[in-house]
Amino acid sequence: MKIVAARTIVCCPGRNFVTLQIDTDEGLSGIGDATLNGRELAVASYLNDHVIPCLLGRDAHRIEDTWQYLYRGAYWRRGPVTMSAIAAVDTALWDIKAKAANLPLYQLLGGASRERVLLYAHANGRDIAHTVDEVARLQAQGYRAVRAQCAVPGLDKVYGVASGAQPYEPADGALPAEHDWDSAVYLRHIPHLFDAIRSRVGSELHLLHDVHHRLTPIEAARLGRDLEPMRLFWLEDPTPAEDPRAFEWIRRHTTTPLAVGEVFNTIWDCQPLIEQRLIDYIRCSVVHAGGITHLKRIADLAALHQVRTGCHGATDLSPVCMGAALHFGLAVANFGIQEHMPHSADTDAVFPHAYSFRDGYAHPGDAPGHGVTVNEKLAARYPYRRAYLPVNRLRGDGTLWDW
Ligand code: CS2
Ligand code: MG
Repeated sequence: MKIVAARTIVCCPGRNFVTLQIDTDEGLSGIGDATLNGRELAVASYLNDHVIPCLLGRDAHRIEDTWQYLYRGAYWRRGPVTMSAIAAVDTALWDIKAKAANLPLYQLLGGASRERVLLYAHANGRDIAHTVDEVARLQAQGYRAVRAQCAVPGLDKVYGVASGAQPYEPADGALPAEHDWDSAVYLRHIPHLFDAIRSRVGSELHLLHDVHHRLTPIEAARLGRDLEPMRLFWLEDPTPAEDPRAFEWIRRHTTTPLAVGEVFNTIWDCQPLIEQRLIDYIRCSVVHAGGITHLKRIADLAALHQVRTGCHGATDLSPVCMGAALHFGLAVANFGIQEHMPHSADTDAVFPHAYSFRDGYAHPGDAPGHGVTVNEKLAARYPYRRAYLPVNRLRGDGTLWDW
């Protein structure tokens, strides 16, 4: 089965998405997500200008060989742009192979290891009382796990917390918005939040929190320790992960489980944290970590060290990525949990899908392939709009701070 055409589809049904479609001479087509939040057009160009010409005429069945060909052939390895582009090709080829076999993708990944995929939902609020209500509301909807983020008194805007009634959108400025930050104030506030949540929802609900890389290792260690009585499912991205040794400091002081990896794009980024058991959950996604082929390799390394998966699933990962992630999550032995932030109705209309959500769990559906398609006509009604993630400055003197 030969690849005869490939093209990118860039659209913005509320937020930007890049999708790669690959067509074959047997009439089968597949799609893959190539969205890199705030840098979308770089990946589209990487695909259009550098990858698509190499795909034409290749055997669509040779997924592993194509992965290695694109990875090795570039000479310039790794990085989010390269790996998102390779991921899109890989996902589209798995979609095609599963369609050719007339099977849902999870069957090709070894079949279902579980009945359904555990999700965590997002609660965020303007203060502690509001956030506690939001967590209780999601618990009442059936979610078994909820991530809680809260505005911090004295800080104008906190990442991950919506300003109005709409769900939060990470990339919210045509230029990067500038938020202020104060670790001391944050560190005092968050334990009160989780204390209040536990008192309201009891001990069964899994609770998660995302620090978005904003603390130093010793500050993160302090937070992990202060949160121990509230028994978190995980504390995410407590400190930037370029230096894996930073996590030794956190581990030395706390038993709060740690999750890292949404900004990682290869197994080599994950290797030290996993091999030294410095984390408990690996957050790499299908789209940013080289597709199903490479994510499976990361999960297998993680399994050797009792680290489980917890794939990134914010709204900037398209429904195509969500579909692929749910097949992966249903099949992989060391699955942990899958993030779920609902896409807008406009986005869901552009990307019709076979997956479904119920009682805090998801199922990828049994349509052949990964079960997600793109309505190109509708997509064309939503042209690309430039949007960036924010930066942080320290409250007081305005020094640029981590993420
Ligand atoms: C967050 C995201 O979902 C998460 O855990 O960290 O909001 C993330 O920052 C964005 O997806 C970045 O594009
Ligand atoms: Mg995160």
